[in-house]
Formats: sequence, C-alpha cells, structure tokens
Amino acid sequence: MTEDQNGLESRASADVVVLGAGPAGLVLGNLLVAAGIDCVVLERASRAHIRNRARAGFLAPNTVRILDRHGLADGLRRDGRSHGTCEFRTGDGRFRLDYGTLGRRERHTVYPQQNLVSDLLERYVGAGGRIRFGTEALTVHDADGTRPHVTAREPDGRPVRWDARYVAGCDGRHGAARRSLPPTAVRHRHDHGVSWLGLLAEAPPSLDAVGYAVHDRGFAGHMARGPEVTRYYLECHRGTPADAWSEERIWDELDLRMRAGKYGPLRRGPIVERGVVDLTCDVVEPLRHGSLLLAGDAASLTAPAAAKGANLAVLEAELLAGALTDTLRRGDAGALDRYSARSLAFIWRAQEFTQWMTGLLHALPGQDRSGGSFFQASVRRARLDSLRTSLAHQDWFAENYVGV
Ligand code: RFL
Repeated sequence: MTEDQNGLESRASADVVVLGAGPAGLVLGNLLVAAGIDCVVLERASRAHIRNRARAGFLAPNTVRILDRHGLADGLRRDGRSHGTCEFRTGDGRFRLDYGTLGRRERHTVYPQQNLVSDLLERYVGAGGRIRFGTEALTVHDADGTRPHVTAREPDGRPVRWDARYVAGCDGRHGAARRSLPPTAVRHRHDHGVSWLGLLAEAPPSLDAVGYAVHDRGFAGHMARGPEVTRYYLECHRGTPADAWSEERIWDELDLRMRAGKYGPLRRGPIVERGVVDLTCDVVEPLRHGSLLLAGDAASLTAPAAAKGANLAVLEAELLAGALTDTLRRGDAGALDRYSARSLAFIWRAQEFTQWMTGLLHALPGQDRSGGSFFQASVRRARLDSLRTSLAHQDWFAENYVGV
C-alpha cells in the first residue's frame, strides 16, 4: 500500500476487490484464492461482529454440495443437523409435510449462518486470503471505464483507494455496490405489504419441525437454530418498532397464533435478539455493469418466508468465481455476461416460490374493496387445503422448498 503525495489517501490494488464478508463475499474469496486469483475482501464491520451475526440457518442441499465441492463444508458436516419436516397450523387443524421424503427426497441442513461465516473466514485467512475489517467501501468508480476502483474508509477514518480489474459487490442490501449502480441498472421491486417481527430466543425448539401458523391475528413461525436457540416470527403492522412488544406479550401472542393450547406449549426463554423485517423483494438487472458484478443480497433480496437468501448468495458466489476465473485466466470475454443471465434465472425461480409461499402464509392486504380480504383469505385456505391433500402439490412444494 502506498500513500499519495498529499499523504491523505492510501492506494492499493487487487485484481478482484470483493465488497463484504457475508456468505457471498467469503465463498467468492475462498474460490478466487483457490484459483490463484489476486483478491482482497473489504468488510465494514469487525471480525467479531460478522462471526456473531445471527441470520439464516436453513441450508439447501445444493448449498451443501457447493460448499462440499470446494472443501468448505467441514463445520456444517460436523455440527449441522438434517431437517425434513414442516408443520402447518390453521383454523381447520394442522398437518405435517415430511418434505424430505417427497419430491427429490432432499433435506435441509440446519447450521447457523454465523457459524458458516466463521468457517469460511477461517479457511480464507488460512489459505492466505487478504481481508480488511472495519473498512467501509464508499463508492465504486469508473466501472464502465478503464480504471475501475473503490474508494473506502479505513478503521482510523483515513480514505483509501483500491484499484481493481473487477469489483464484486457482495455487500448486501445497503452496500456501496448498489449505491454505485449506473442509471442503466434496473431495480425491480415488489412489496408484499406485510412485516415480521423476527425473534431469536434462548430456548430449545418447541417442535421437531418448521412451524407455520396461519391465524386471523397474523402469521407466526417457528424455526430451530440449535438445541438451545430458536427463531420465531410474528407478523406485525408495518412500522411497528422492534421493541414495541414486551417479552410476555410476544410469548402470549406466539402461544395464541401457534395454538399452543391445542397442540402443546412453547418452550419459553429470553428473547436475545429482535428486529422488524418488511417483506419486500427486489432484483437488480443485469448483475454485471462493466467491471462491477453483484452477488447475494446486493443482487437480489428475497423475503425470508422461503429461506432462500443465503442459499442464493452461495450459488451466485460459485458462479461468479467461475466466471471471473474464466475471464482472468482464459480471456473468456462472455463469461461475466453469462454469469448475470444464469444467476438471474435462479433468482427469479426463488422469487416465484417466495411469492407463492408468502401468499400461503398471509392474507395479503391491498386487495380491492369489494370483499378483497375475504377473497384472499379463502384463496389461501384453498391453497393450504390443496397442499394438505394433493400428493402432486406436495412433491412440487418439496422440490421448491429445498431447492435453489
Ligand atoms: P450479507 O450477509 O448481508 O453480507 C454483506 C456484508 O457486507 C458488509 N457491508 C459492507 N462492507 C464494506 N463496505 C460497505 N459499504 C458495506 N456494506 C455492507 C456487511 O457488514 C456484511 O458483512 O450478504 P450476503 O453475503 O449477500 O448474504 C445474504 C444472506 O446474509 C441473507 O440473504 C440471509 O441471511 C437471508 N436469510 C435467510 N436466508 C436463507 O437462505 N435461509 C434462512 O433461513 C434465512 N433466514 C435471513 C433469515 C435473513 C434475515 N434477516 C436479516 C432479515 C433470517 C433473517 C432474520
């Protein structure tokens, strides 16, 4: 790293500058290092922060295969738990789907995202990968020109310029890559119109299945994260502050919507994390803008109803690593455009299923005034009934639920 003449801006370079050390950025970094490509990861947060940030937990079989293929699956093979059942609870009763025995007979691996990120980080650093924590990328410059570079702020606040041949925007929904997109980039956005209060409880799971409760008071969800930690969701009004509900009210509401009185009590424990998620989706098209490539949440946001985000991030990172390797090693000029087209096909499939799943779990608002909500609620009920009774529908569900 060198300093410029006035001593204000440091200057450094890498063939590929990766923004963000989430699942997308760290899978990409690992694969680039393995291919012998010079790269650096710039991460705004601290090492401790990314190792502790609880988010996803349900890894699709294809995600596990990708991580396996590149020797990145030791931790999840050791500590991950296989999962293949979900339970729907409605006013009409409850039914279980053993999706692991339906469709392609594939199961999820439950492995907390922060553990995956810790594994990926350890492997990346162990393989000699460069990473700068506490370094916030500000803007990607000249992505369409001859001198692409990233301006960033180092932990001590000093500016730094990273020259690059390619910049991989893996810095999520609020990152610098999205802010730096040219006007030609299109962001297709869809708002499902509902919000969830996402909760992490220090409590053992209450069911041996993912629980989806459909209730007149709103949706409630249950997902195991580990033997002592469970994620719960409660549908709430848009704009509800995350701290609006006391712990007691949260548990009472979960009891009510999950019909604990009928199907057995929930195992309570302290709520250690909470946040409100608006169920919105978007897709940026294309994913390539000259030297700037997008992957993971930076490329597309999916509502958490179908747990696709982290899985798409890993898939896109593998595709992008292959395309960058083909471009930099073999001079394949079309590889990066093909990356965009191939990834978008997966992204839209995931969006389609997420949309279907969101409609299954909520009576979506914003319908026409002539009894729209009754109509929607009845359609939802019919959809659940079809899922309960039709083997073909169950196979379709299973294939899409575990697939990306
Ligand atoms: P991430 O994980 O957000 O990582 C982006 C990284 O970039 C850093 N960053 C910057 N660094 C430098 N300069 C800047 N200007 C920067 N701006 C940001 C951030 O600090 C961060 O480290 O994106 P990535 O890698 O694309 O991975 C996406 C996944 O994290 C996300 O899709 C999933 O967590 C979504 N999701 C789930 N996905 C699943 O597949 N299965 C699940 O069960 C699941 N559960 C969830 C979820 C997301 C949730 N939240 C966050 C709404 C549950 C929840 C509650």
